[in-house]
Amino acid sequence: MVKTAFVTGASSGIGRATAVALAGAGFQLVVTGRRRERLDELAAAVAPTPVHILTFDVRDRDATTAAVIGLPLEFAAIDVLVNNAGGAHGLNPIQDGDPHDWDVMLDANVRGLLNVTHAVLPGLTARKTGFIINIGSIAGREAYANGNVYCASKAAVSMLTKTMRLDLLPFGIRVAEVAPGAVETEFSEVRFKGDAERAAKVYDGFEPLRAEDVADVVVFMATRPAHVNVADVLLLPAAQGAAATIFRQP
Ligand code: NDP
Ligand code: 8X3
Repeated sequence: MVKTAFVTGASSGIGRATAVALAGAGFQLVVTGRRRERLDELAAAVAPTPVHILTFDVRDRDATTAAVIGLPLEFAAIDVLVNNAGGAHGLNPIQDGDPHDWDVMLDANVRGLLNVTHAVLPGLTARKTGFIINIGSIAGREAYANGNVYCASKAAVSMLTKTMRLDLLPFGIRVAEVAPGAVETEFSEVRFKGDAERAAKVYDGFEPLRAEDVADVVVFMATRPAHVNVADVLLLPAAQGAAATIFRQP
């Protein structure tokens, strides 16, 4: 029987690439995001893979729950949940940070992940199967200057992954984290509020990961046999040694 993958934040970057790669591996898809036209384009790109599109803000718990409850029967039994939606907003020392940015990051990266997980879990626990793959970050494992709230949000993703794994053991549900380093997506444009020039500089002088590199790893994890959990992956560009240590060609 065809398996169903539910990918949040599939309208861009890592989520989109992951959805495409999972379709290539034979999964049918539930894809989510706020930008409907991007998700329509994704569905067309993976045709004839069956795709169900959900547009909601992961920060909105009621909308998230309603979207999952409203899934048509043929997409309702989720095998793999990829909690990917989120991002960074701002890069300032804590004393200059914007509390609105902090709210957006904590609400999307932490509460949003919980909202989606809470909505999907009843089906997984009832069927005693499933795999939850959370997209964390090297930022959740190492502090870097000005990373403050974004780093904290990804540290929360990391700890939630570990604790959820324990709680869900009796249900045979696997929980894992992929923590990428620098991946060139819309991430930095979002972080710098549309400043494309500043965003591009983040990736100057070295070869960052592509979204497809992360997607490859997610597909590898999602296609292991049921007794295997690739639980924790730190995925870096070859030029990156630590969160704030990137070797750039002069
Ligand atoms: P992008 O900005 O390219 O993609 C972010 C995705 O998340 C979009 O599809 C966006 O969809 C969705 N999203 C963001 N906020 C919300 C929200 N409130 N509700 C619903 N969907 C939302 O960035 P990436 O692909 O790089 O980021 C994906 C994940 O990877 C994030 O969790 C990020 O923290 C993490 N990550 C990124 C790294 C990088 O260097 N790029 C490295 C490590 C981790 P839409 O706007 O349509 O709602
Ligand atoms: C994204 C990677 O190093 O910009 O999570 O925080 S970093």
